[in-house]
Amino acid sequence: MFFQEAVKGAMTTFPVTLSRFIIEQQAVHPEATGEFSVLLTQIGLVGKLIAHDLRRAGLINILGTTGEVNVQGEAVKKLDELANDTFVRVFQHSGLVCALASEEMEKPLQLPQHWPRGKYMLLFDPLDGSSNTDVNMPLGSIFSVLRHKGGDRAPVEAELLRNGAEQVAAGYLLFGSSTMLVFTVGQGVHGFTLEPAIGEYLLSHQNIRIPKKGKVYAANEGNYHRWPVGTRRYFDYLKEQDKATGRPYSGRYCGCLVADVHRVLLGGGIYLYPGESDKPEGKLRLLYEANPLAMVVEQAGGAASTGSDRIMAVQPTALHQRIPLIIGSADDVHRAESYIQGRA
Ligand code: FDP
Repeated sequence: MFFQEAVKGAMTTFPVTLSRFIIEQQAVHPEATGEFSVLLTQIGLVGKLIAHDLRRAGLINILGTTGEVNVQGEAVKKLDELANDTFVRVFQHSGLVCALASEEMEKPLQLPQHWPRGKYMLLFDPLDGSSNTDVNMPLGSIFSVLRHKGGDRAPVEAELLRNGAEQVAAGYLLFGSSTMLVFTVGQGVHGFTLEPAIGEYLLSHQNIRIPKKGKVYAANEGNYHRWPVGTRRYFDYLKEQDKATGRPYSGRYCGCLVADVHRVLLGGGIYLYPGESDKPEGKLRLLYEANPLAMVVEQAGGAASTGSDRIMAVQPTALHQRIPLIIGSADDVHRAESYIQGRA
C-alpha cells in the first residue's frame, strides 16, 4: 500500500515503512512513551537477523539438530537455538522488557538486577515449523506482548500466565518466499514485507480482513484416527461433495503453523490442530502460539477456539501449556465447534 504524497507539486507514491507506520500510530496516542514502538521495530530487526541466517541455511553448518532435547521433549534444531538466541540478544539489553519466555527455555529468562528493564513481557516461539528447517520450506516466529503490572520489579513466572485477551500486541514473522511481519496492537491487522534491496519493511497488506468463510482446510490428517469422533465427522463433512456450501474443501498443510494460518488469514478457511485420544490437550502451546495467532485472527474478523471455548478466554495454568487450536474464518470455526461439541 502506498500513500499518495505531494512532492514539489507532483503526486508521487512513497512506500509506508514500518518505522513510519509505527510513528504515525504512536502519534494518535499522546500518552505513549515510545517504548512500545521501539519494541515493534526490534521485532522487525529480529526478523531481519533470522531471515539472514535462513537464507544461507544450506550453505553454512546450521542445519540438523544440536543433540539436545527441549522442555517439550523435542529434539532441538540448531536453527531453533539460533533463532532463540537472536530474540534474546536483541531484547535482553534493550530496556524494553522485564521478562522473556520462549518455547526453547524451560523458565523465563531472568534479566540481571542491574540491567535496564521495561514494562513489557515478551513471549515467543522463536522458530515455528522446525521440521521444515532442513527442507527449505516456510518457517515462522510468533510473539505475544503483555504489560507487566508490577512496575520495574522482575515478574515471577506466575505473572506471565495471563489470558490472551490481555495481550497488548501479537503477531508473527513469516519466512517464506519473502519475509513478512504481520501484527496487531488491537486496532486491526497489518502486514509488512521486507524489501531486501533497502532492508526495510514496507506496508504491503493494510487492514487485513479474513473472509467469513473459506474453501481450504489445514490439518495433519495423518492423525485422523486419533481424533475424537466429532472432529472426524467434521473432516468427513469438509470432504463431502456439495456445491451449495462450497465442498469439498481443498486440503493445504505445510507443517508450519505460521504459514498455514497466514494462508487462511489472507484467503479464508480453517486450520486445526485438535486434541487426540491419548493427547487431549493437542500439540500447540497456548501462550506463545495459540494466543498471539488468535489475537491476530480475531482482529482480522475471524475466530479461534479450543473446540469448546474461545482461545483468548482460557486462563493459563503453566508456561508451556498445550491447547487444541481451531482457527480461521468465523463461519468455518463455528461449524467445526458444532461438530466437536456434538451439536451437528
Ligand atoms: P514444529 O513442531 O515442526 O515446530 O509449533 C509446532 C508445529 O511445528 C507447528 O508449526 C506445525 O503446524 C505443527 O507443529 C506440525 O506438527 P505435525 O508434525 O504433527 O503436523
